[in-house]
Amino acid sequence: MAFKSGFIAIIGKPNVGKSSLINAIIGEKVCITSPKPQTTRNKILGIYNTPEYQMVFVDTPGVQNTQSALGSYMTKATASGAAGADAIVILLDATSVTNTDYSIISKYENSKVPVYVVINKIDISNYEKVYPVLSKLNNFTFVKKFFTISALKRKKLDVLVKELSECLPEGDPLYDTDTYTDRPVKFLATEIIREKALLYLQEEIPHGIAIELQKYLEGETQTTIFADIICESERHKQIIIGRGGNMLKNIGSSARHELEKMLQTKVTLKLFVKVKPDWKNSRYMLSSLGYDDKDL
Ligand SMILES: Nc1nc2c(ncn2[C@@H]2O[C@H](COP(=O)(O)OP(=O)(O)OP(=O)(O)O)[C@@H](O)[C@H]2O)c(=O)[nH]1
Ligand SMILES: [Mg+2]
Repeated sequence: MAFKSGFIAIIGKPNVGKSSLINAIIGEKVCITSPKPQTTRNKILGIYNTPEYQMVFVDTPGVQNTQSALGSYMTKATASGAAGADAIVILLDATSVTNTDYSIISKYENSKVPVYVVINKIDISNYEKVYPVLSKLNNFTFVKKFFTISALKRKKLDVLVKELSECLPEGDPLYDTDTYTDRPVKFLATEIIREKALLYLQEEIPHGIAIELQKYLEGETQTTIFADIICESERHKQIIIGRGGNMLKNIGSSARHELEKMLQTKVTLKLFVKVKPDWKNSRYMLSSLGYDDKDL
């Protein structure tokens, strides 16, 4: 049989588990995840390689309405992620299906490629709760199939992947078959730092930060990383540093542990906090932080 390859876009509200699903299928941490909405900011590819096909998942920022340049960048990244895909997966959270989900699904009514609706987090829901949702979803007759899964517990992922593999066209691999993402390791490093910051910080602060790599020195057994945590105000800076530097220490040490696992070297990580009040509205800043120029 001929080799197949193609793109599958994963779309949905913030926090439904899009990035978790991609990581679960690939078995590597391609995309950072967190309990806070709007974790993913970029279109990121997760590459699933098998002897028969290469399935390239496009992780996208959660569909949302925001005003800043960063917000509109995220919206464009989602739209361009869906364009050109060979199948669209719209992911829902079984515990909170709302009208926003239905309106996202409606947008794909005229899609030229198959559209699937996948209900995630079934591990913390139950059939009684999901049943009314399924009966409402039946009205969307253009949806090719519905699935219920748990990304976290890796439940029923194989049936979903099998169905998606049938959407792939024949063709050579699109990316190296020994890689699992299109992103360089330096990008993954800044994302891991951001994930840990998201984990520890509360309220509005997580949405106002970005990580800027200053120095990245690779050695055989040791990697040295200097990075800035950029935030929007002095008040945020104080919170990120924390009493006696505690918050920054926690973020740094949990990021360092994970970086050591990923890089398989010892890691020295030095984090600095910088205030740049309007970074989210500055195209120059967004571009220098590594947000794709194509979507800016
Ligand atoms: N119980 C349960 N939790 C899940 C499941 N899948 C994801 N989660 C959790 O849901 C939260 C959000 O997951 P993400 O993968 O970051 O969600 P996302 O859709 O990528 O979010 P954005 O990037 O913000 O749009 C995390 O805390 C995950 O651990 C699941 O199957 N079951
Ligand atoms: Mg995400």
